[in-house]
Amino acid sequence: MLKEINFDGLIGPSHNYAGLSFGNLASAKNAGGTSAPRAAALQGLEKMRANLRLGLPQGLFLPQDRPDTAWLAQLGTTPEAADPRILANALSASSMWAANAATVSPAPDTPDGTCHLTVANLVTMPHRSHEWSGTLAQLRLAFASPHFTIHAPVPPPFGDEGAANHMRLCAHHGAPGVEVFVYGVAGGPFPARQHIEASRAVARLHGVTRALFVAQSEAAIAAGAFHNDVVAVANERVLFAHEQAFADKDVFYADLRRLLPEVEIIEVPADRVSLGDAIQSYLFNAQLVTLPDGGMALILPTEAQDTPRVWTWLQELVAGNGPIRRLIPVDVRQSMANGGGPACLRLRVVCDPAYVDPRFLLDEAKIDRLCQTVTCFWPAEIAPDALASPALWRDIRTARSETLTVLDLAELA
Ligand code: SUG
Repeated sequence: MLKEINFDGLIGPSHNYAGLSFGNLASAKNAGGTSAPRAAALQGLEKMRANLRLGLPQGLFLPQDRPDTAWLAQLGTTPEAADPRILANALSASSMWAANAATVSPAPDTPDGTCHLTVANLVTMPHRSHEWSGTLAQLRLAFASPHFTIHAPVPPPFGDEGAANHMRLCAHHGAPGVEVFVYGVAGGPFPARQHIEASRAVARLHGVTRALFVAQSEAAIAAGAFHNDVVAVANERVLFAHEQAFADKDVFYADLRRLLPEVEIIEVPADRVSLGDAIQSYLFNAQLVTLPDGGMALILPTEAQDTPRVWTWLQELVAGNGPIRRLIPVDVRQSMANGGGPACLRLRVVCDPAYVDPRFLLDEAKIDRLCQTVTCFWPAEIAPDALASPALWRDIRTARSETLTVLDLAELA
């Protein structure tokens, strides 16, 4: 039986605020602040627990080995010798944002009947450009069954940021879908991180025939929508998007209605919620999920509740007779301060859970064990000047290796 499984990135012990992500307003605003990796990881784990309790299957990806000495060696340096900016890039915990791990085309959309995953190259941002090899190693283990096909990254210079720029619409998860590949052309002062050449390559590699290629609006990128999932989210037959998310929404919506007549488009008008409010509150960076009773819920950051115009609009939405029936705020403030909301923290894979390596699937007992590990081994705080400390690097490595032991995943060491 095909199900949607959310694989969340466990927030790593090196989580910090180095301000590495140009065009991501939260990352810039909080640059130089002191992070709280332990609280961050516990917030993420409590989100996973809450989703399990809603009756949703839940998976996990692990933090990567940091500092990334192999990447530093490719640059001819070491953690001890690297200049502080390069060292911060080598220490980033950015693989927590699993929506950027890969693009996923579930089996009903592909000609060979396997679920295809292409690991994202993330070449636009230096701190993310070295994630893909660690991610690929995990995908190869988690999805080792012949029901999956795993692809290496699209080659540079074509930027690919994975599922954050990909939406799948379908009658229900197990039915054939229309896959929407969203790319950027221009973004005012900010880079467009998803390139159309990469999107087209992924669609070809996966054999997706019912694919649409849709440009992000320049206004959205310029306002801080460095990924499409900051201004739009889809689930089954519902597309929930800001009025200014796309460059040419009329053509996009018409194409979508032609390919999937039952689609329901819920658009948030700019005169009710500005792009600025949408990006600051991360209203669209919600997990739009189908609950076991068939209704849909939005799992939102608490910041959406704290933004009055956004919360008012959302309450009107659920009071109406539409498909979205519930609003569920979750506290992921530590990740939010780096521009990562509930939807950034997860990669959706539609497949039969029996085909997934069970070490990557969670139940509450495993979440309890992970909470204990985090509480014992994750640093309570990282101040900016601590990034250069060999003692911190040791603590970060110990925390990760304890986690590998708890999950019986020593082969990822
Ligand atoms: O790539 N932030 C991430 C946030 C990713 C959010 N993902 C999605 N929208 N799906 C990024 O910009 C900040 C790291 C720093 O500044 O230290 C960062 O990488």
